[in-house]
Amino acid sequence: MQGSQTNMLDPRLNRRSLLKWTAAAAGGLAIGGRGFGLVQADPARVAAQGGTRTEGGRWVAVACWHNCGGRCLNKALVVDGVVVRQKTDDTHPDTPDFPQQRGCARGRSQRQQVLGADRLKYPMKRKHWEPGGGNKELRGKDEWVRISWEEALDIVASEIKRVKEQYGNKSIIMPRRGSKLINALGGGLESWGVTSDGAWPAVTAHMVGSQPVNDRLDWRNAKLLVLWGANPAWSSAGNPAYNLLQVKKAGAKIICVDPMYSATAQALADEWIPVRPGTDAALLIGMAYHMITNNLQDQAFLDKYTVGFDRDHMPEGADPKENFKDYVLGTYDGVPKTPEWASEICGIDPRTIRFFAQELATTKPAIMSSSSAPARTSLGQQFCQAFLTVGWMTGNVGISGGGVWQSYHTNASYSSQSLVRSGGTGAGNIPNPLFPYGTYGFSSPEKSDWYGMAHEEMYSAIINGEYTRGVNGKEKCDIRLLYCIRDSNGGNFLNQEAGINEGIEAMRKLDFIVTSDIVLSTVSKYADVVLPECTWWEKAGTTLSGNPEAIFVFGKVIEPLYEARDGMWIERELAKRLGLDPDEVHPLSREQQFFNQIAGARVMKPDGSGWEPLVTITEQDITALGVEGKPQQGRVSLQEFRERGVYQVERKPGDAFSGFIAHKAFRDDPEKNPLPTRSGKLEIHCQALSEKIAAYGFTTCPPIAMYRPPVDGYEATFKDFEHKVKGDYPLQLFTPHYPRRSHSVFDNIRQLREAFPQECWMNPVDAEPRGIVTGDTIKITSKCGTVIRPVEVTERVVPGTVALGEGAWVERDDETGIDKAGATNSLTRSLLTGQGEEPWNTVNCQVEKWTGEPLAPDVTWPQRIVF
Ligand SMILES: Nc1nc2c(c(=O)[nH]1)N[C@H]1C(S)=C(S)[C@@H](COP(=O)(O)OP(=O)(O)OC[C@H]3O[C@@H](n4cnc5c(=O)[nH]c(N)nc54)[C@H](O)[C@@H]3O)O[C@H]1N2
Ligand SMILES: Nc1nc2c(c(=O)[nH]1)N[C@H]1C(S)=C(S)[C@@H](COP(=O)(O)OP(=O)(O)OC[C@H]3O[C@@H](n4cnc5c(=O)[nH]c(N)nc54)[C@H](O)[C@@H]3O)O[C@H]1N2
Ligand SMILES: [Mo]
Repeated sequence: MQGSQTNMLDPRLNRRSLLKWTAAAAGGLAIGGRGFGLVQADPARVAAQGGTRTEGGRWVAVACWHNCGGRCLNKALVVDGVVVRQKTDDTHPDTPDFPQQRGCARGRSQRQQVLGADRLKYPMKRKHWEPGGGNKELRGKDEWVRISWEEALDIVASEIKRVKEQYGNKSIIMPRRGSKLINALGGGLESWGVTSDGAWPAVTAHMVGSQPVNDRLDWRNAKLLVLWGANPAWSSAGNPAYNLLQVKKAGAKIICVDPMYSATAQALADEWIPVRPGTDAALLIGMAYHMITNNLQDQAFLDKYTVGFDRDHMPEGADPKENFKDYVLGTYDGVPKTPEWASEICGIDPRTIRFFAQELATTKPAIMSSSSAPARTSLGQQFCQAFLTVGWMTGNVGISGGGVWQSYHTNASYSSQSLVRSGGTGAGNIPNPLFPYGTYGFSSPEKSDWYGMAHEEMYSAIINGEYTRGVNGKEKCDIRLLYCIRDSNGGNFLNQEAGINEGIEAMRKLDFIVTSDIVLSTVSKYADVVLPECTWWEKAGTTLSGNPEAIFVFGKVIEPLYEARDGMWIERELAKRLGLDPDEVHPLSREQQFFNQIAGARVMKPDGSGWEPLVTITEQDITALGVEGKPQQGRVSLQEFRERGVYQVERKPGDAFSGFIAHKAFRDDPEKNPLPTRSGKLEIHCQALSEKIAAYGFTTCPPIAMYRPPVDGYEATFKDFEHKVKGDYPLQLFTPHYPRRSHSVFDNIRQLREAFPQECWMNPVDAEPRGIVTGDTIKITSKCGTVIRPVEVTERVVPGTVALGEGAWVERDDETGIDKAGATNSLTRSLLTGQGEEPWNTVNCQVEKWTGEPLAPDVTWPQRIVF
């Protein structure tokens, strides 16, 4: 089969234009043609496929485009059109100041993904599919039938047309983000909410305005670094953990606050504070008590730069009794929030709480840096509020070596100031006429023309025909069609959303489901029609930004595999069938978009005074590429940029960027440089936040940091908290981002399955009474589902908690309802909280020893190969 693929079906991506690119930019690399070296399940075959062939090959930069936050350099050795090997950054010697951008185990497995035997090869439909939702209960278990592109596109277009005409545009849902095609057709429903940042966005916006971060090299001036719920060694690919090692080497003490003794804590921490998930606000408030009663807070800082700390510094119009200090001391509610009070909730010994508070208040300068994991909890705002408040009490704002911020994903441990960035594609946007407001971070629940449901409410909206529309109350809906055709990231809607069991019920209720994908991921498995998409190895090329100090550029390495097509081509073809002009939906070719990204790339001038073009482009380049553009002078030639695959700003201590200090202008002159908050100051008491959260209509949020028991948190593991009698779900589950995968992506890769076995971690204190030892198969049950998994019994997790990495490809037995893959969303449930953030880390469960057949390692399971 390999090699029979031609590009005749896609005239815009023909061999001539490909050669133009490569001739102009990569020096005439011979690629495409025959034999893609498909990686079969059999490792011997992999080796036979050229594992040893290197002569005459050429290394080319290839994409790793997934949402792990890492932006790393990946290169493929192409020999005679076959990708035989991968390597990572060796473009310059590695130093801590100017590190190589090395890929991880996932990135280096990209060849196994792109060329995997389980790549989707042809358009296909469910065998018993009938128009209008026929045999929909068979979704997920029906057989697949190969169909032609013609038939597939006709089916999809006619279902879209039918649903639009019969039920209107609001019965089409595009989860998480819209589609240009559907928007051009009059729009559809979207879901919104905060998936990654937890409760942070509204808190940041109203309490401080924004959260800039000091330059990476300045972190080394800290004497103390507190990593609060942050595990960059697993969840920030690339250099973040290495950068933090430099902070340690420069002499900082490092404290990790985490329910898990994470790989980061193992490598860096001097102290581990083993907090229970979802109880951080209590811990922080207990620390505040120690600081206040020992007069350790930086009172001068609080008086000058903040509002709401004590009754004498309240924002205008606020009740003076609502100040933070009196809440902590229990002046009005009669409950002093002592370390003993906190300890009962968070599980940390009161002496440790005092010691930690003392250390934090007296070691200067100090950095407090958090990811969003503790904010991905029910009532997560309270963590964010308490974190900022206690941080500000130490006065570590606007100074070298000091800071209080959220920093994770692409820019963990980096400055928030980027030094090089890619240009836009210029492809433009088509706004959704039904949903004109932003869908990420926050939305505008106060507006009367605001539609669409929180991600967490999507399944119930499909099933029950109703969702919450902020201050507008309940909104009826009749959702019929799920549209998941997306470029480069389909979004694995079903696998990655809370409550998979409810999700499957919702999927089996819809009239029609279409996805585009590269593998049979969970959402595709439950669809009616699945369209095979090209990966970035098969498309004209792209740049990737995110890492503040480097951008990456990748071209096409192989022709589209089998019948895989570019997502843009799919939407153009559908547009024609729906009576739209494809050029209006997708006006720019991939080549032009790629060119625009490169031509628009900007790099910071060495003195930090502004941006300059990154890439030199000549008239000849433009002619050779057949794109529209103007010549320009930059720092590197197009050829050099493409050959290296990366442009990285060379850093050294003392350079113009290392002086970037977050909130320095505000610190220097708060009158002249007020913050964009209501008071212009840091708002410890923040009425605007309280109002914003109320507008969503899910939960309330007091204007100051207070601890209230979260839904499905620690307190909920008891049926009688006061007498400490445990309930039916006595353990807390949390779901870290796991090194096997980027969410669900790469879960199918066998070598990664072998290296990271998707094991569940539990403490001996909980395992022993249950007769559980390492290697056993255990059964984890929550209110919403059951999974079975191998267990690792370890003191690396807090007693009473269970850790399981998020993202495994659910494998549910329809008879028993048991998922043997350990997809954490088989256990989570939809919970509406705050601004629609998703509370992945507050879940209650029970664990038992599994008495059935022990689970075979998932590396031995059959791959999802359809054809
Ligand atoms: N390998 C890999 N890396 C990834 C991803 C991936 O899927 N795989 N996904 C990327 C994406 S999109 C995102 S959003 C980021 C997320 O990255 P992070 O925000 O770092 O999230 P997590 O890895 O879930 O959790 C970080 C740490 O917080 C701890 N933690 C969990 N709950 C709590 C709590 O209640 N309190 C405290 N104090 N700590 C807690 C966890 O044990 C873990 O050690 O990761 C990115 N990086
Ligand atoms: N329990 C729990 N759940 C979580 C989290 C958690 O911590 N705990 N974390 C949440 C977070 S932070 C995030 S960001 C979300 C992520 O949620 P999603 O974005 O839904 O997850 P991914 O697995 O990244 O989805 C990518 C999908 O795109 C497909 N794909 C990959 N490459 C291509 C391509 O080139 N073309 C096309 N068409 N498709 C492609 C993959 O097969 C996959 O189905 O998950 C959330 N879910
Ligand atoms: Mo995320």
